[in-house]
Amino acid sequence: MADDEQTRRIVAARLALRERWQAKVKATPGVADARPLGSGPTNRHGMPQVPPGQTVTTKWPVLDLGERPQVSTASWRLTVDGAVRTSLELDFPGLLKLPQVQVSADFHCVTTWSLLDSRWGGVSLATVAAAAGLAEDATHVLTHGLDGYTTNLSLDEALKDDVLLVHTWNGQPLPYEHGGPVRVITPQLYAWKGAKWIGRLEFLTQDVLGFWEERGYSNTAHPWRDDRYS
Ligand SMILES: Nc1nc2c(c(=O)[nH]1)N[C@H]1C(S)=C(S)[C@@H](COP(=O)(O)O)O[C@H]1N2
Ligand SMILES: [Mo]
Repeated sequence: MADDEQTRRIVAARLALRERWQAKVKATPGVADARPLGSGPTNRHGMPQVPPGQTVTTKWPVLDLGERPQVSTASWRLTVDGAVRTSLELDFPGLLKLPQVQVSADFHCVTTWSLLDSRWGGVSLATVAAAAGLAEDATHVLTHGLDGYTTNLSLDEALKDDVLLVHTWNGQPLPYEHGGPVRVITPQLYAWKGAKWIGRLEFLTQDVLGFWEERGYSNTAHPWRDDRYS
């Protein structure tokens, strides 16, 4: 992955977007100011509007590196390993046996679109982490998509209630182009922090940057702080 022509073009376009954003921040220093998070409900923070620089979309765009692994519910496996007490391999029926949760949340892509009010169904990442048992010195998790994509999370973020392994979107099976059968969502962070086609949760005792984080995207990725790039 990341060395074929299509992926190279996608990465170049996304890095060009970063350069334009940085030029804009330089020209208008106010845009770079950290903003208070607000105090409303999780995710929307009680504010009707989207985070700074975001525009509402009604059609859910598809964004990835151009390589879309076709994974069926029958073939899907999740490996949970690294800084855990017991490494696990979970199949789709196994995922459905864990406690199921529903989260209503918005989805903010760093390329400036926001999809509001999705109803996500799945299992809390924290539930899966608890099933494996985290090592005492675990601090981060690197999540791996089956397309080779990676993104990293601190455990503070990864273990939040609304960080899910999602298999259902608005009552329907998660479409494969959006990472089905199972992806991660991180409603309080930009959407790149949620790996589509999740195949591995690698718990870590130190931070390791993921695909976009290595390429200059913010390691913290808070939409309400306009925290896009590092
Ligand atoms: N496996 C994988 N997950 C990924 C990506 C990817 O390229 N591969 N792209 C990320 C980015 S940048 C975004 S904005 C969201 C887009 O999800 P969507 O295609 O369902 O809108 O997925 C994220 N997760
Ligand atoms: Mo994105």
